[in-house]
Amino acid sequence: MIDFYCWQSGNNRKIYMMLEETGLPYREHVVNLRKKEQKAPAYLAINPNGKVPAIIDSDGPGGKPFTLFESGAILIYLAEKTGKFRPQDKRAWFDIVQWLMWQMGGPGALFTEAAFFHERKGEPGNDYSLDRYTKEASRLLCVADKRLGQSEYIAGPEYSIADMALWPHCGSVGRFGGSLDAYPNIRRWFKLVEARPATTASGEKTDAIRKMSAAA
Ligand SMILES: N[C@@H](CCC(=O)N[C@@H](CS)C(=O)NCC(=O)O)C(=O)O
Repeated sequence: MIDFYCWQSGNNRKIYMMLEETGLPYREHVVNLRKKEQKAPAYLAINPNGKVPAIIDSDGPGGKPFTLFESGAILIYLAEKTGKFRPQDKRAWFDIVQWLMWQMGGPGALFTEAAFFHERKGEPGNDYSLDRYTKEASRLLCVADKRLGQSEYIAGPEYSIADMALWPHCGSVGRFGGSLDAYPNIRRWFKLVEARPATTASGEKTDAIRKMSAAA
């Protein structure tokens, strides 16, 4: 059983996508970010970085419980555990790892910063950072669009954990005032991933958390 410490955001959606794709049994534990539950000592014992997602696999390596945080690490772990989305060919695997790392250090981190400064548009001292992060976000979208013009999926011909990592962030470019209008290859790929049943199921999960947290 995978205990999944989760919230409604993109970094958590990636894990939902992988859990739904693999069919692994999992149990959700919503960590309410609005109530700062991610900073509670009990949760910091699971993720010392005080963020979601995190997992505890009751049947980890050696048959013992295993705790893991950072969405990219969790995706790699679940691929290793199940053998799904984990090609044995080293070139294919490291193409995936490479694009996953690009996503984690690029769109995964910087789109959030761009959104942060976009929300503070007009505030004194904000312009430099807003310009810097918006330009970098656009540059990253250009990289993804070029790649997806040459390749069916972001890391190669097959759907992979790198796509799962990237997809939620491409769906939230509006948060920093961006749009996918100028990126036809991302739009093609976005629809392809969106059509997967596991993507739909993962959206239902994050929507349920959204509704629950809005009602609380
Ligand atoms: N690099 C981390 C980022 C995780 C992250 O930023 N999580 C956000 C939600 S998407 C969070 O927990 N924010 C709460 C906070 O920063 O206090 C990962 O990919 O797992």
